[in-house]
Amino acid sequence: SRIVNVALGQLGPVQRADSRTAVVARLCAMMREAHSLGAQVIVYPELALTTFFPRWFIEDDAEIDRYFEPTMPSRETLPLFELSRALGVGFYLGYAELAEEGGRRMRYNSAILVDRSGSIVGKYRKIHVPGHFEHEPWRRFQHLEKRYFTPGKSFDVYQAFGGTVGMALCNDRRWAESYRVMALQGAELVFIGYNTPVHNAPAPQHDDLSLFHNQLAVQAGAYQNGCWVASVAKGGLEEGVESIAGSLLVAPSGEVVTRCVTKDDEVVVGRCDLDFCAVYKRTTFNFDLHRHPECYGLITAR
Ligand code: ING
Repeated sequence: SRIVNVALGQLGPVQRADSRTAVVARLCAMMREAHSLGAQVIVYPELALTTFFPRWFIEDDAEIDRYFEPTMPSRETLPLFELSRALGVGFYLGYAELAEEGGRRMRYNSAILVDRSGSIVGKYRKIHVPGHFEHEPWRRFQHLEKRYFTPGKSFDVYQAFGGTVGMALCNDRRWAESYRVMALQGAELVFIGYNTPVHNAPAPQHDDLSLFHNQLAVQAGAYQNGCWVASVAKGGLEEGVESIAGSLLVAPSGEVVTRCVTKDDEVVVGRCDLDFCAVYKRTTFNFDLHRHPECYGLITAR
């Protein structure tokens, strides 16, 4: 069996004034704890290095760019890569990516996969970018991801930690297509970071179900695709906005095998036997045997 001990590296709130250096120190402390608990990889949240800035309408480009990483690693994040190499613990890290493409500055909501030698083996750019584009003053707080981030183009998988690993970000976890596209490429382990406010302005009646929906979506994705899913929050009270925590690790059976129980920095490690995926991928969710793509055309239509 191919066992990977996966650590959920849940972050409590990151405030506007918290420096990247201070956040990286928290991430390093969690990586050390994960290592002491026998983990080979730690999963950090989406946009882990800064406060969740899409809650604000920011007009000045330079101020927006202050939340982005022009390089990865950078001077501030390099210690995390060095510790990864020193301890032999890989990681998934969500961050705001500033890229140059054909002379144009592009902004993405991204995540990287780093192996146990501290090398970047993959990068994902969030596809299901939620929220809105224009300033909507009627809201208690904004959710301007559509304004600040360009969607990515593909869900890819990577050979790492002895298996096939996929990445997604936050809202992606609510969409069945995200998991399916990765599972069709053989994903056995999916890492997802998220920042999820409790209050969802367009549908406040769903606020009480935010933790239920957070768990439901990931359990469904794991079970329907025979894969392990580690879904990790940056939660708690950030700049007056409450976000859920609820980080969890779900088995291919759909069972929650371990979870964080606080809304702060918390490390919990789960034992993932990648060979456990097979009994689902070979039977109930044997895609070649049971799927009917000829009937699914509407899914790729607008
Ligand atoms: N956050 C939220 C999420 O999908 C959201 C946005 C919340 C959409 C609740 C719909 C309902 O978890 C991010 N960053 O995607």
